[in-house]
Amino acid sequence: MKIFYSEQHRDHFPPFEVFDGGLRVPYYENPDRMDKIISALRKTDWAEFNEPEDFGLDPILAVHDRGYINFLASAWTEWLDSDPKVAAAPEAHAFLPATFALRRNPRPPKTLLGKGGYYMMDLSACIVAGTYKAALASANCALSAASSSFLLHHSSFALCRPPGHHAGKDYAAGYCFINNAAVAANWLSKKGRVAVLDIDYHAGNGTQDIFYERNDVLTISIHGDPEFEYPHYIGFADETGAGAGLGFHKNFPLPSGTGDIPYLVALYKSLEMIRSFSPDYLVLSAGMDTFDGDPLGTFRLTWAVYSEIGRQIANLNLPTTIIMEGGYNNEALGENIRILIRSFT
Ligand code: SP5
Ligand code: ZN
Repeated sequence: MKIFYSEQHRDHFPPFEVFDGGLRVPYYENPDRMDKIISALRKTDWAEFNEPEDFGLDPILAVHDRGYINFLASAWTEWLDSDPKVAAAPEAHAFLPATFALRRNPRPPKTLLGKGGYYMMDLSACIVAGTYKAALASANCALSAASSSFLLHHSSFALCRPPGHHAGKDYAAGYCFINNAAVAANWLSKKGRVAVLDIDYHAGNGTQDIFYERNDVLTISIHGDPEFEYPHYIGFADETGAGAGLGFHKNFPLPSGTGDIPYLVALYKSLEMIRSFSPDYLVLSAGMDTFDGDPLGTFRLTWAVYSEIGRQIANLNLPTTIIMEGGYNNEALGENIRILIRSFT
């Protein structure tokens, strides 16, 4: 199986994020995650690592707002220039705003902090010197995997870091800056019908937002109920699309403590919807934070169930572009991914 990976992600490693209560904690979405996955995949006889191709900005701007991408490109240098304390010890800093736009009366902000609060949704999407380049390389991994699925009619794996499914058209959120799965799905939608299945523990709010009014891309997310879980404001069962897209989005919000069996029930319902949509391509947002023991999740999925999840999705028999999203139990992450994706080889 072709796996697309770039070393560029290492330069995106913020020194902290901010949790609920204002607690500064080490950045959970760290480079070690990739190392764990790579070492698990290197032990197989089917993983074939490739550098991504550069697709340029066009396929990214087909999904994201230009003002937002410009903000990502310049935020760090503007932050560096704004404060001598940052310039004196850049490695100890990250750009984050402390005021957020409610967007009741949006007007394009001009200052860096204004733009930060407008284009960022939370305190986990920290921007450092390497963030923009890493996000571009991550999107290029997704596009290279999509292109490979298209050309070879086979499944492929984009080892994306930073992840993408929380990023909307014009906002960063939850470790995500460019929505890799949405960029790949939109690119594939020019070639055929596309379904996106999001199995990260958190609701795929960015992907939901981006395709909400479209009927040519079916989007489905299975996740912790936003009634109690991040991202709190989106991912509810009654959100099913709008306009032409009505009926082309589906959320499966599940309770805290969800185990293998109820999870598989939601998965089977998702797969039925995908079958009746009859797509040509599948994009799988693969987050492993559903694992029992993930520090950011509450589900109780076992190691063995990832094999069944992978087998069931692979049974759709579609060229599947698998996109890495979350998963923060680093010790288990590599094996869990290997177990999930081996059915697609
Ligand atoms: C891609 C992805 O999985 N992003 C997840 C972002 C989640 N951010 C959550 C921030 C709130 C942290 N609450 C921590 C509770 C720990 N028990
Ligand atoms: Zn997640």
